[in-house]
Amino acid sequence: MNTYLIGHIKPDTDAVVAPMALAELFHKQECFGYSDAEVVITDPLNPETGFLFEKFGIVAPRLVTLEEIKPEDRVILVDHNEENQRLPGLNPDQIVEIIDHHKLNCNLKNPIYLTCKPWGSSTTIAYYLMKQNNVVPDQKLASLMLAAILSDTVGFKSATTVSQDRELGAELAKLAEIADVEGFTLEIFKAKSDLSSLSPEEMVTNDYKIFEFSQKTMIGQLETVEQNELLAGKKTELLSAMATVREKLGVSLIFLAITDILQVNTKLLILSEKEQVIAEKAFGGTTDANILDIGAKMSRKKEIAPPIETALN
Ligand SMILES: [Mn+2]
Repeated sequence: MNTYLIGHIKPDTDAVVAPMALAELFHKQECFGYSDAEVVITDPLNPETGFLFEKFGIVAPRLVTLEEIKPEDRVILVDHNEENQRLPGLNPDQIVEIIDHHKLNCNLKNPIYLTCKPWGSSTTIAYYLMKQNNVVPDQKLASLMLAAILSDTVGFKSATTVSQDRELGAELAKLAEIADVEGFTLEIFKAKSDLSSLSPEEMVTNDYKIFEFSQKTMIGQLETVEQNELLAGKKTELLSAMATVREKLGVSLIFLAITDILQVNTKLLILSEKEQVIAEKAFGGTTDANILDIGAKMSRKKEIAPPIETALN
């Protein structure tokens, strides 16, 4: 029997690093009952996470397929809980534990362990659990953990950021021996913004979530330090990729949020009239040439998805 620690599909840095931190905890403290736990990923690392693993000389967790997970294996979901964020086809009866910071949406048959906190990253929760159990990450892991918190909280600027992210992040910076946290944040932002290797369709699906609102809605997000350049150079290609993706994913609405993480601003790319009506109802303002400026909103979870859900009702 194997125990897998798995982050969500299309993993971001938090979805890869929080399971690694938990694995360190479970390996050191046998009382959790998962001393054999293995971290796996369901999709390749994104450019930001790839950059970080290379920078710190750490080998990425291996990719797992559904077929490798045997019926007797146990699965711990990290940084997600909803079915549409899980490895497709994963048997929910094999989920034994969830550690997450997202809204809960799962109806499981068995009692499970559950640790959910409304904090800025799952890695913050993982470090909190490590501290509670006297496990100290080494310098490399601490560096990745700090990066995951900075990435998920957009350098502690996102609306999801709480004091625990800042305090535990500062402790991790010490363990990581990273004195210039702002400089490190900028480095991560630049890696996040490096979309040069992605096709327009990959850009639309690089970081997306599907929401089961009254109409099935996909919200993609591109975090960049070059919002205007991106919109000036790629808008037409992105719009046509959005049409393809809306069809492929079978969603009724699609939005692409282009978030400037330095300026703290999001512009929504509006594909057609039905999205325009909902977006303007949700955020106010007027769409201009397929772009709706929604101001200083950066968090899909807290500031973008909820108004769209309300507008749809
Ligand atoms: Mn996360």
